[in-house]
Amino acid sequence: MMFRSSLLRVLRYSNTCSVFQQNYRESLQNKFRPLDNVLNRYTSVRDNASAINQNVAGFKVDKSTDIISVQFSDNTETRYPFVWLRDNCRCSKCHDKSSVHRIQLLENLDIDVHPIKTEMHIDGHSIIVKWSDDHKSEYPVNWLKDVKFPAAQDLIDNIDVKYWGSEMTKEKMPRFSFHDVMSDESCLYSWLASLHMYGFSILDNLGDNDKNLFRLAEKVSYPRQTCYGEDFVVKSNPDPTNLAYTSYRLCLHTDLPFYKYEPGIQILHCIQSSEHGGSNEFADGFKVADDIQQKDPDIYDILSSVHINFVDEGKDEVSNTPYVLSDWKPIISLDGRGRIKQVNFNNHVRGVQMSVGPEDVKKVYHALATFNSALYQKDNFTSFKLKEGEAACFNNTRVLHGRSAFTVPPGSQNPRHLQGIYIDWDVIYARMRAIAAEKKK
Ligand code: OGA
Ligand code: NM2
Ligand code: ZN
Ligand code: ZN
Repeated sequence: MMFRSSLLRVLRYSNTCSVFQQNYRESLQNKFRPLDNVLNRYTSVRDNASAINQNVAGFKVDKSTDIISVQFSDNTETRYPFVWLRDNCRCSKCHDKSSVHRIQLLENLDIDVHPIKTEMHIDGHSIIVKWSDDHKSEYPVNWLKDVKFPAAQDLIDNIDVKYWGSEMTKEKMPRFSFHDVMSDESCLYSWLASLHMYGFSILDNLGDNDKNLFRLAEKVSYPRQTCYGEDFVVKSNPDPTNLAYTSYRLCLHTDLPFYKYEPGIQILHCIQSSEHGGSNEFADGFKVADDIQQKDPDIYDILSSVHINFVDEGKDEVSNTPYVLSDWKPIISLDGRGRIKQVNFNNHVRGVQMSVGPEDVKKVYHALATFNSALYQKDNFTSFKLKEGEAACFNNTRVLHGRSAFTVPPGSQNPRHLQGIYIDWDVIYARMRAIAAEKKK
């Protein structure tokens, strides 16, 4: 059975799969300065976003290439195409300063536009161009200086992704204090960057206040509401609407794969830990997927191409309306270039329906079982117990989590109690870019 052309195999993720061997905590405390690393590569959309304070030293208009070259007082030079400059005119007819959006319509843009007259403002802080379409534009030097052709990658793409395995013990995990994250934006950025980089971190000093996760989510932006509410309480209860709300063992999984847009990060705050059982378990799905790709390409083909159904039905906790959520997706999702983009898997909510014919079903089960046992392989798997006041924060589209079964002694006054909240990646990245833009000023 051929699930995917072998050509794709060659195109696959070429990134290193080497396990990050450093002491995470040491590297975070001493060297983990993700904000410093990205600031000089980051361009904000707003005019004068950066405090560069350059002057224009000179310029050259080249009508054979349709380019204006601008020399700056720091001896650098950037080349700006005529049409791009006209398209990005900063005047109030072309560009709305309040929304930072373009007013000008593409249908009114003359692709062959060229300057009739170009001059430097007397103070050297801008370039003024009179265009062939009768328009006049002024370009501030700080705005020009921030633009690159071709553009640097997005801020987020400059943060490395580092795979990990069982060496990621609780002591070595990136760890942040709730109070620091709440009070210091550089720390908030570092915490979010660690979630992008390792897909994991521990937050401590949360106490037992069940408002703290909301405060945290609101410091980033807002929580991602799901059919299980704005937040959720993980306790064993007699009428469970989800297997998580029992005391059963939960095998390694990502949450809510029956959504097309699964929650981006998950934060599980331990309000009351259990005495007997209830250990937390984690595995880096990117590392495991990468390992399988190297060792067992046929299994990888199945995992990255066969659509598996995930389903959940119930009543929405907020609106009380009945729902049937269902999505079909491969366990390992690849991007357009064949690189691992997401890992989503939850055996407890895997549907009954299959996307393959009866003769292929066994091969799919074999691939699922191989993936599951790779997660639990000794060098991939890490397990510990969260203490009260600690929260596990992880990328729900990468890191799989689970728990061992626990017991609730009859009449127990303080049964195991976790509180969870989700935040989506879009709003996390948006916040990180905004912090970077602010720091650059
Ligand atoms: C969950 C879950 C883990 C735990 O609620 O989705 O995985 O430790 N809980 O109870
Ligand atoms: N809860 C904890 O995917 C799942 O059903 C995992 C999610 C109920 C929000 C549990
Ligand atoms: Zn204009
Ligand atoms: Zn879960």
